Amino acid sequence: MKNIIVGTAGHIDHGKTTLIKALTGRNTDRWEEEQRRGITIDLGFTYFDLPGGDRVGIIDVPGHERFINNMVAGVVGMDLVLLVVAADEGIMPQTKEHVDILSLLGIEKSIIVLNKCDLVDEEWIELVEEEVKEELQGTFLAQAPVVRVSAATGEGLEALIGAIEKMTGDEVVEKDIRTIPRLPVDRAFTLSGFGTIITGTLVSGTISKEDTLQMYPVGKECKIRSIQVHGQDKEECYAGQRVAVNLSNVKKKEIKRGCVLAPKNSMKNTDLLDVKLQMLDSSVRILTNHMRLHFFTGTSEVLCRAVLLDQEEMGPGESGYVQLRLEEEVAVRRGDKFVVRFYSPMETIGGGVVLEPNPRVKRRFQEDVIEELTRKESGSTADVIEMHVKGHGDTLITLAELAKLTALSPDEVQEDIDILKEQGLVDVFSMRKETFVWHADSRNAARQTLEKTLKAYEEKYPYRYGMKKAEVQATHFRKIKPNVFDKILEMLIEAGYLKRVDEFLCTPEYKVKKDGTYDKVSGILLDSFAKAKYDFVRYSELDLKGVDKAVADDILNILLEERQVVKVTDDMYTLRDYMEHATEVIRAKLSEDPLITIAQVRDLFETSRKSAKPILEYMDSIKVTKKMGAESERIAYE
Ligand SMILES: Nc1nc2c(ncn2[C@@H]2O[C@H](COP(=O)(O)OP(=O)(O)OP(=O)(O)O)[C@@H](O)[C@H]2O)c(=O)[nH]1
Ligand SMILES: [Mg+2]
Repeated sequence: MKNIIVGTAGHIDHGKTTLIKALTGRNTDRWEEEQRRGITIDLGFTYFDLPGGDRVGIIDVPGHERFINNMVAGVVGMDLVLLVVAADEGIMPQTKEHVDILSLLGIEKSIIVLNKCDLVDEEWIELVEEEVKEELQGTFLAQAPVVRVSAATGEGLEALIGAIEKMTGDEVVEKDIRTIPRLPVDRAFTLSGFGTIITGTLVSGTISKEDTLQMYPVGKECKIRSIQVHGQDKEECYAGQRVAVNLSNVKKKEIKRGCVLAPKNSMKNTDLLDVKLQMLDSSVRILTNHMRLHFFTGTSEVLCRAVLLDQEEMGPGESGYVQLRLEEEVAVRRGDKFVVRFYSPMETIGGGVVLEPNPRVKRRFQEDVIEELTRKESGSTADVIEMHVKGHGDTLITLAELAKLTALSPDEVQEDIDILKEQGLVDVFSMRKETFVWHADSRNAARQTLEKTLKAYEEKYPYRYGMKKAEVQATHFRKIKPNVFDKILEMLIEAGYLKRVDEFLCTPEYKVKKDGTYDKVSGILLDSFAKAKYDFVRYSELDLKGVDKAVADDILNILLEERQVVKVTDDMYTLRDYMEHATEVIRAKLSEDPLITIAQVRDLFETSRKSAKPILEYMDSIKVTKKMGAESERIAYE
C-alpha cells in the first residue's frame, strides 16, 4: 500500500475546506474561531480512502494572507496538491503566492480544482479555465489537469477522485525509508491520560515503538509510548505517513511546531546554513546583503539575516549562494527546501535548497567558498562527505560525526566511505569504539611534514635513534588522539615512509652516526663501567676528554637502547653483563635463604654499601626482589 499525502492550496474562501469536507465527510476547521469566522487559520488534518484501497492523508491549509506561515508548515511531505480556484473569482493573490511557495518547496504534482462551478455559467467557466491555464504557464502546474467541481453540490467530485487516483497511481516521489527517520512536528498537545502527543508527516525513514529518539533542536531524548496512523495503533510507521506519536519523557511546553523528531545524535543543530537561494520572478523586493528575513523549512519558522556570498544584491529571478545566519537553531539536512519571506510586510520573495547544514562562518566573494558550494550543489553525498573529511584533517573525523553532520544514516555514510576508500581518497582507521577517517591530502601533507621534521632532527642529533614519537605528536599532530596517531604511524611505516625504533621515529634510511666521536665516547663509557665493576662510577663525574656533554648523553642513550649498558639508578650505569650476572647470583642466594640484606650484597659483590643499595633497588625494579619490612632486607619477588 502506498502512503500518500494530498494537500490543498489556494486563495481564501475559494472552498478548500468545503471541498475536503465534501470528499471525506469531516470538517477540518477544528477551532471555535475558525468555525465562527468561517475561515481556516491553522492546518487541518484528515484522510480518506481511494476507490483502489489506498488511504490518503489530507492536509488542509489556510488561504488567508496572514496565515501563510501555517500554510508553509503544511507543505512538507505533500505528494499531490489540489490547487483550489473559485470559478467566480479566478486566480487571486494567494493563489499565486501558494503556487510560488509550492514550487520553491519542490512540489511536483498538482490538480487544478475549479471550484464553485455552481455559481457561474458554462461560458464563464471556459473563460476562467483558459485564464488560469495561461497564468500558470511556466510553473510546475503548466501540465496539471483541470477538474471542474462544486464542493457545495458535489458535482464533479467523482471525476476529481478519479484524477487523484490516477495521479497517485503513477508513482508519487519515492520515499526514502532506508535513511534516518525525520518527523517535523506540526502539532504538539496533551491528552489527559496520555501525556504529550505530537503529529506530523514522517518525511523519511521508519519509526518503531522501541526506538529512542531525540527532539531537535531542544535536544531532549524521547521514548515512544504509542504510534498512531490515521487513528489506528501501529508498531511502526513509514515515510509518507501522517502520524501521531505519544511520547514519554518530554513535556508539551518543551516542544513546538518546527521541532524535528529523529534518532539520537543523528543530526546537529545549527544557526548557520549555506544555501542556494532563488528569488521569485514576481518578487517586488531586491535582496541586499544582511537583510533580515523569515526563514521557513520543514514546519519551522526562524528569523535570519542573509549574507550574499557571490553577489552584491539579488533581484527578481536571480539566484546565488547565501549564508543564512539564523536567530534560533534548527536541525536540517542538505537538500532540504526552504522559503524566505520579507521581514515586514511579510511577502514571499524566494527560497531554495540547503547545501550545507553545518557550515563555518563564511566571508563574501571568496573563490574557495564559491567552489565548495558549487560542488555541494551538484555533488553526490560521497563528494560532500569527502569535503567534510578534508576539513577535519588536523583531528580526523569519526563515522558517527560524519553521519551527524550530514544527517545520513550510518549505513549511508559507510557506503560513501567505502567508495572514497576505493578511490584512494581517504584512509580509514578502525579503533575499538569508533572509526576515524582521514583524507589522502592530509595524509600526504603529514608525510611530508614528518619527513622534513625527522630529517632536520637527524641532522641536528646524529647520535640519537630519531625523534621521540611523543615529541613528534606534540609538535605537529597535537589534535590527533594518541591511539589514532599510532595507527597512522603503523600505516606510514608499513608503506615504507618511516621507521620506528621503540619510541623513536626516523626516516627509513637513517642510521645512528657511529664515527670517531662515537667510538671515543662509547670507549670511555664502556671502559669506565667495566673497570668500576660493582663499585659503580657516577656518569657525571667521568672525564669525557673534551667531548660535549650533550653528545655524550646521546651516545650513552644509544648504549642503553642497544642494551650494552643498563641504568642502575640515577647517574649510575653499568654493563648489562654485570647486572645479568648479579641477577643470577642474587637468585641463587635467595633460593637457599629466603632473605638477603644489603650487607650480604655488599660482600657478595665486593663493593661498598653505597653501591650495594642501588643493586637491590635495581633488582626490585626488575622484579627479582621485593622489600619485606626493613629497608635493608629483601625477599624473592615471587
Ligand atoms: N456556492 C458554493 N459555495 C462554496 C463552494 N465551496 C465553498 N463554498 C463556500 O465558500 C465559503 C468559503 O469556503 P471554505 O471552504 O471555508 O474556503 P477555504 O478555501 O477553506 O477558506 P480559507 O481556508 O479560509 O482559505 C464558504 O461559505 C463555503 O460554503 C461551492 O462549490 N459552491
Ligand atoms: Mg479553509
